[in-house]
Amino acid sequence: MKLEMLVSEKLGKAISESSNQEIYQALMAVVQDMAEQKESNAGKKKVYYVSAEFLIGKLLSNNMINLGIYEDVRKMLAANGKDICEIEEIEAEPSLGNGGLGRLAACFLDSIATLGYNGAGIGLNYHLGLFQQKFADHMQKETKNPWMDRSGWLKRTDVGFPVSFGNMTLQSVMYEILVTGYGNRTNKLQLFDIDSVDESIVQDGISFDKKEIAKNLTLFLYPDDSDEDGRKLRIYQQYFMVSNGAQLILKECEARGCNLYDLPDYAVIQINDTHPTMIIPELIRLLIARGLSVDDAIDVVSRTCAYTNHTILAEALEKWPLHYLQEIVPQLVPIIEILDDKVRRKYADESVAVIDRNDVVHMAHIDIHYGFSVNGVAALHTQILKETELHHFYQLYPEKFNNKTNGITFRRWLFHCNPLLADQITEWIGDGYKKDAAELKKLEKFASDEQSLQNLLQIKKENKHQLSEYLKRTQGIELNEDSVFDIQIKRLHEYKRQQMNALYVIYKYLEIKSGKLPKTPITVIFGAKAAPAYVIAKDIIHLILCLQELVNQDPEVSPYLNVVMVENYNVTLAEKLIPACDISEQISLASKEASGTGNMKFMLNGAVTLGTEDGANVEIHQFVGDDNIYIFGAKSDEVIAHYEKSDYRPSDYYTKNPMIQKAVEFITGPQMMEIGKKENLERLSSELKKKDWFMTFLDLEDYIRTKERALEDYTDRKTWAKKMLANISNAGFFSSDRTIREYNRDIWKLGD
Ligand code: 4GP
Repeated sequence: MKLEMLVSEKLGKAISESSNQEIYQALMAVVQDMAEQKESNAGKKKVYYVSAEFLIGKLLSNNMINLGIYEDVRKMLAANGKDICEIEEIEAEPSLGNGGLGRLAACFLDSIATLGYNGAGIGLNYHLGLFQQKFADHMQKETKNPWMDRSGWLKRTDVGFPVSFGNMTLQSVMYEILVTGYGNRTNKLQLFDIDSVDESIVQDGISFDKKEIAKNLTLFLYPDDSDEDGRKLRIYQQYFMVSNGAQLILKECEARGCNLYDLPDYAVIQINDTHPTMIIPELIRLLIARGLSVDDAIDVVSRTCAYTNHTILAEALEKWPLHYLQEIVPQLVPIIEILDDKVRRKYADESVAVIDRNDVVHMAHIDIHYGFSVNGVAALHTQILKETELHHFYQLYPEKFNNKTNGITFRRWLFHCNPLLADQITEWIGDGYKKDAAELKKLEKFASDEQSLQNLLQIKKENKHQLSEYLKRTQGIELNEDSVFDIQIKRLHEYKRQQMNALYVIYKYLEIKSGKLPKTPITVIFGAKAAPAYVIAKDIIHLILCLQELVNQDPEVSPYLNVVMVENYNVTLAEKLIPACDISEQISLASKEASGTGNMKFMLNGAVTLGTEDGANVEIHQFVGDDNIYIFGAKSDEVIAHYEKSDYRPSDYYTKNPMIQKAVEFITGPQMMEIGKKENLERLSSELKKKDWFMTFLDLEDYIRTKERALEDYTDRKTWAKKMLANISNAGFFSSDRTIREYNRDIWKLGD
């Protein structure tokens, strides 16, 4: 009743007489009020999670869940003839992130608030976000994604700072999004912006003049960096983010009584990958300007900053030519030179230098020398950092290295996205698991209960139906609800090997054509955006879209096999796809996927993983045991050895294995050429045959064999349901609450 009054008051009329849009606005206002009441500054020390991305997803329902009002609101709306799902659909998803790193940051903010820690996220307010993906002529096309007008959660503050570049000074303005924890305090995501950004300079998809910094600075996340202006824009963005962050942190800490020398008692800064690395020299600069000696400033900052590495891919370990920094942030260059000099005096090893012989600045090296903690994001990843990628650094600073296996917030990835399963779990084991995910273990005892297993299968069936209805309505896609849903959703990258899955589709297509029909039909579902300048990734999307047409239009094949590529894959779609999934595709080349977090979301929702021994798959495997996961492919040491010896030749596999040959030749065969574009298909085929940098052919045979085994096992429904249950009951470890407790215990040490 009280809720209804609050909502009606905001509406100024009865709920039953209001439009969904009006109700969305009113609910948002009520939620904001309630969240604000839980705002807290308590805690002397505060963690600042600085990140280029926060892939937060829609906020209304999750905030209502965390405030404990979701069920009441749902019922209240229903009593007034309104459907909460329709109201959820009004909200635009904030476009502030790209992939796993950004989604992890969002899960972490939720857990930090849920555990009652004093913390904030610091980032940028991208007006047009990451691009919106459209498909036309079997190709990805990028358009802008103006999300802000249709969201409404951003609040402008009167906080702002001057940020100086080599050629100008810009005045920032800070926006905030409240982050309310599950039954706990409210923290903030603080996003910086400038008023002079001009969305109208964007033309023709997502192109714009990259030199007009005052107009383009916070337009896009990850603007195309294939040319020099694009790379410089990224430096402008990064410095703008960290200079604002550093000024805010010092201001807040001083207000809480910090005398700057004791900054590490008031703040810990988690540097999320190398995008925020310049916060180190920037803080040093600001402290020197406030009177600290150079050595004191370096010492204070080194005890305040901690670095998380999210990938071993060289392309993501940023290196900036010193002359770019000289042009854009000249004030940082003398500091970076001092940092380099100190390292060189101590260590003769050129490979650990901050500025290398070619005058290139290695951002990760700054983090490792001048941060007090370096963590990887899954056990295998941290081991690879220590033994291979960052081995020289590990020898210098063994005490800095630690592992923090990633996690996911169960509020979004179970309670909200899969209410049927969450309610069933509560019925079985009570709701203790909602606060302590380890309690999911109690589910194991239901493995011998036929009825419980039936219920699990029934929930999956219902979720498939809901997904099918949603995709039909929003994208015009028809799904065969009686098929196995085999899903690969993640950024498009050759190391994640969507191309291997596509080759499986070709294999299966040819099998069906030759009369070998699967016992249960299969739907292979993809969702992925490719970076706009990543040519081969876009060719892989082209291949998948062509296969979608070929397979689905072939009356001999489509009753048994379908291919679906959802358009504009994002958090909202992930929330619909994951609960409906049977087989979770986690097929990266071993050693390359730092952790993965999609794998955890699928597991929690009762999908069975088909994957390599990579990232957190290794830990999932350990938890569920051999019977409840399908592992295939080369192990990471074998892969690393191939790279070290440069002895992997795709032709060795291609020429000797007729199955691989047939599948690869199909890419440029007449059927595909009729649907697709010669240039793209030929380029992709030749890339695979000549380079195959991520060793698709090495694992393809084992992948197909293992996938076939999983599909065969699927037909024994009871045994499959047991596998589902084993996955759900072992998912507790992958709660981001566990991860954040570990960050706090080992790195942040925030106290109570
Ligand atoms: C991602 C990694 O690729 C993924 O394995 C990991 O789970 C995630 O970070 C969170 O740690 N990296 C990125 C990136 O998204 O941009 O480097």
